[in-house]
Amino acid sequence: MAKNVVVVGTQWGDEGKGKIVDWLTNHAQGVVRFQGGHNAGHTLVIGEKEYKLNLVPSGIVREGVQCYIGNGVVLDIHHLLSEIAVLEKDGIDVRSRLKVSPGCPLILPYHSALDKAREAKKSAEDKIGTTGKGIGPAYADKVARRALRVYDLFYPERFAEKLREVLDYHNFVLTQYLGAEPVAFQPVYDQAMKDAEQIRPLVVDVSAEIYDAHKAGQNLLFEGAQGTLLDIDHGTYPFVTSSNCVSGQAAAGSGVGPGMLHYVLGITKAYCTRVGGGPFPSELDIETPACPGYQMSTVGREFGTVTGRKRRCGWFDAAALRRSARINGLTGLCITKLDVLDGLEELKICTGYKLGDKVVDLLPVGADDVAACVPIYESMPGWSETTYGVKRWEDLPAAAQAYLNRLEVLCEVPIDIVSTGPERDETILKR
Ligand code: 2SA
Ligand code: MG
Repeated sequence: MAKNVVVVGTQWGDEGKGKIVDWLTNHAQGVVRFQGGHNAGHTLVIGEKEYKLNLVPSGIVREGVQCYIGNGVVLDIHHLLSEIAVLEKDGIDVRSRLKVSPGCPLILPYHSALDKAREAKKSAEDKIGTTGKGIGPAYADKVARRALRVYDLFYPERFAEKLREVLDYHNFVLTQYLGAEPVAFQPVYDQAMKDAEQIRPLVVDVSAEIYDAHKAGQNLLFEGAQGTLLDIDHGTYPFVTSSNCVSGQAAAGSGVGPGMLHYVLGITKAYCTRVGGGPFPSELDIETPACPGYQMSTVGREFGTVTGRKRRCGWFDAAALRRSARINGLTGLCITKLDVLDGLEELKICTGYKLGDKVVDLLPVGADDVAACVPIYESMPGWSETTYGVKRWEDLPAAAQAYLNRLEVLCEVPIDIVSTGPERDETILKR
């Protein structure tokens, strides 16, 4: 019986999903992206080589693995083509293994223009800190039923007509409301038509293909992007991305039934990071060398893969994780970047918050309430040994084992995997 696994980020993204998806792909024949767009940055280290992927599923670096971009992804085909070109330069065969759903809404140049102009108009405290890739405006078009989709690319006349209409509308917003430059029709149309011809051979009914693959006994991996706390519905709204990042989206965003999803793995960093605006209760100072946040930032090399921005860092937040575990229906946890904490004398875990005169043990729903949370910490001793590259649970320092055992209890989910370095074999399978 085929076993399909959903991999999701349980925090604010950048938990190290790419490495784990690649590692799990040893046992899978297909990898499916089901939400987000080229705002995602998945880094894979294989031997000497580092791959940075935005849209192409992480399964691509394993020979013979099929990769699918499901309907839930907002697709900048121009970016996808340049990503394919880079991979092909590295000798990776992409075109025969990548399939794209005709249902993907397109990201076109006016989406990033709108994204950037909206952010520029916001006050410092209201800025979401988007990646500027046009993700929000593209999803807004989808929900408003005016999006151009991959499917539309192959009907040039209708494409032109719809594009004119949608550009009229967006150019009005850009110029009259946002004080930005309008986007011209012709270059957008010409580029889209040029890219369409290149993408055409990859476009197939992804929903039907993965159903057949499953029926044929193949194991599928559903690769999430961003993280649960950035989910459009369940995250710290409005400081979120514009897609559902939770495990349930694996079904809707690829066109399979939830009964086809058998195991949900929550990728979880041993501490917390967040890039962009929005509340972060356990946030630490990352600028002062003596502070633990500085170690997380520097040793963890916490910079955005897409934008190069410095990521904010903080202690592990078990109260946030508990909410994440429930929403995703997590089967197991994979803890990543444990080695970043090596050498810290004391580790803190946020177990709940003081919110006004109440004590709560679950991340509250509204961003204002999250911002008002005062974390309650539990302290644990750190370890001086290195955990980098450790491959067996027994070889972890006792204090590291105790820290992980405590996380497991607080999060109410078993830890199945611990990642101790970026390479494939720097991984502990616990169960
Ligand atoms: P957007 O561009 O509309 O999705 O931005 C909205 C919020 O979502 C956050 N976001 C991310 N957070 C972590 N990692 C992401 N990918 C890149 C990475 C980010 C980068 O892997 O490092 O390079 O800066 C990602 N994508 C979106 C974003 O910061 C906003 O808070
Ligand atoms: Mg990332």
